[in-house]
Amino acid sequence: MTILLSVTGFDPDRWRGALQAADPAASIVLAPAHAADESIRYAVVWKQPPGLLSTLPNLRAIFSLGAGVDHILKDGTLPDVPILRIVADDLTNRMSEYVVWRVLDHFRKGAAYRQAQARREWVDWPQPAARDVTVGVMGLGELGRDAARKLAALGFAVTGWSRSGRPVEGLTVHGGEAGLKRFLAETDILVVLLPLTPETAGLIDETLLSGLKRRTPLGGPVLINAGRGGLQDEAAILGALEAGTLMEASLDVFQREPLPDDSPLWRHPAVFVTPHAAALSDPDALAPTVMAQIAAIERGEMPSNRVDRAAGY
Ligand code: NDP
Ligand code: OXD
Repeated sequence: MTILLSVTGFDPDRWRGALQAADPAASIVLAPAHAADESIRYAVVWKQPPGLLSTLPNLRAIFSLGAGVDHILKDGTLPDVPILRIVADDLTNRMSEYVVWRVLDHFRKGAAYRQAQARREWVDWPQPAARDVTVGVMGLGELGRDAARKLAALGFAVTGWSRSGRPVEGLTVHGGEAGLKRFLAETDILVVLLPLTPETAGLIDETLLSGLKRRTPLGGPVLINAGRGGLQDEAAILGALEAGTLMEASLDVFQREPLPDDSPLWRHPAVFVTPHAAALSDPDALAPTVMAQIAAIERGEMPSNRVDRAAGY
């Protein structure tokens, strides 16, 4: 049994080494040299070339090396086999660190204090209590739920929004289109941890941003997007910052990545840019999970983190 590894933007040798260390007996080969090989039963991928997976006649399952699977599903020629994604404490903790970092920085006026320091200016700003600030988390999956829990532990008022509106202990949850307006109207800091699907593409647009709470304890609403760039209309974000509908933003993901040199987001004083690095997939931490799941499928079991292809996540 052979495992095909196909990664773009990740270091293939590092991943092969980590997968091999997790199961020294496994046969792991690198695409594209080994495409169309009849012995390949599993494909472990990050942004595989379109068409590659349909050349594997005996493929049993596809593994994403991240939590998101939009990079796999955009290949229109995918074979009809289960797709599995990463659900792991290591990745979840990294994302929650990013979310807590960005929420606290906006909440405690990080940008204003950095600018004041550059001017050597001794000045302070009003300091609202966390309990008076509502953080609205869009997407209450593995990542959104953990971030929400950690923000609540810091004392913020936290609410959430998901497709189903499924209850989450300790959280006010709004569901679907019907719950969106109310969710936004209550939100001071919007954290986006949604997957990119046909339903969520372009969701963060002018209408959505103008639905956020206007009179907030921070002086204006804040957007933090670590989901996917395809969720956001960047022109609308810039327009909202200009119009004052939005006060500040932290963006980790972009419509085009790497973010083009000439994007005004790079230089905007109210925008904090990170290069899709909110939660990096660490080979040493995640390879054992992938290999354990392959072993489970070989035993005839199906791991729980299977993607619903129709829903797109
Ligand atoms: P999950 O699949 O566990 O959760 C997805 C959540 O989004 C669920 O709560 C789901 O609702 C909700 N959702 C999906 N579609 C809609 C919709 N149309 N309307 C409202 N809610 C919707 O995903 P994870 O939490 O594991 O990951 C979320 C995303 O984070 C990934 O898909 C990826 O894009 C991104 N990510 C980014 C990283 C980075 O470094 N920037 C790193 C890792 C992930 P319901 O509960 O009803 O199913
Ligand atoms: C992921 C990512 O989906 O890193 O895990 O974006």
